[in-house]
Amino acid sequence: MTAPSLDIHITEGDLQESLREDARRGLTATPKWLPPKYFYDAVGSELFERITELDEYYPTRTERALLTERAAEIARVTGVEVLVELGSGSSDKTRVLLSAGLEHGTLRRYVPQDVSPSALTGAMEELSRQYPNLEIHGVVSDFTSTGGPDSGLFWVPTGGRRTLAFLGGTLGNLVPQERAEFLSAISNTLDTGEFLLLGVGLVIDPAILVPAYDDAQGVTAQFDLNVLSVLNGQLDADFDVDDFEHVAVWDERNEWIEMRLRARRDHTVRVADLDLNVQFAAGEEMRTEISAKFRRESITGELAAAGLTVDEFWTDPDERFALVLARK
Ligand code: AVJ
Repeated sequence: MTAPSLDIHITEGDLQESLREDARRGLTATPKWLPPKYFYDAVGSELFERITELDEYYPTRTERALLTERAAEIARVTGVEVLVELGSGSSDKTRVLLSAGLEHGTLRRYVPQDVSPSALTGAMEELSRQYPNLEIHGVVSDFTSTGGPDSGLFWVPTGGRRTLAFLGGTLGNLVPQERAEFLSAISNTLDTGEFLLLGVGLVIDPAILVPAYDDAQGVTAQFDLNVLSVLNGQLDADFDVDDFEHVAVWDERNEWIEMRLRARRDHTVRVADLDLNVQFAAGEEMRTEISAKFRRESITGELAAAGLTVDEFWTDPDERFALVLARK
């Protein structure tokens, strides 16, 4: 057994620097916004894990069922030797793929990547125990960054027959322009005959969709509000989480869920590290996340535009979520 190794391409300092830039841009914009990647500090990553267990939050369990159903087929079709996973988080659902790849006899290496070192190191420790014969190489990086040598994917290792997994519907957190660039970067990273395994949420009845992002227990609200605590800690801001409430709206035109934080009263927040005072009007809403949902034709078209061909499109019986296997 080889000990798992970890490459750190983004340090706490880098993340803080990008947070400074993003916070300055987003908090001075009209309407205000914050990018979703800052949700995932240790507390936020824990809260996200709790979200995945909520009755209302169907994506995780639906995707897990699809993976379980299709894992052997995925291993067979892709002949995966190296599984690279973007935004791997706890790598919980991935185990199904790892087991199938090992069972199939081809898989030898797993490369999980995440922006959260705490989530990644926790996952790697468990995985190395569960899969002593699998080579595990973790990467802490920001896949949305454009600062690297070529793209946010510069760290993807070469060699071996690779399958790149991007699960959970995280693609939906990117706005269409970012999404197109990102899919192109993925396509450029893959060699002919290699695969992208993509998990995406589908457009469904808002009566089911909205509660998934606004659960009765208020876990998603805590997750949303936690980004304010991140700003307080990282940028010496004085957000009072009690001055905001969590809102989830279905944007029908864009076909995405928007999470927002709505100010409960007129007030000013001081962001000391940016030497910035930010005024909030009562009722004002700040966007903290978009989570786009897709249709079969729309995602197939976006993948085609990036140079990727859809081989398989698997959905659950209620057609809430899709697992897409696309080939370069
Ligand atoms: C893990 C980013 C895909 O958009 O559904 C869950 C994050 N936000 N509840 C999603 C999330 C609110 C999740 N992703």
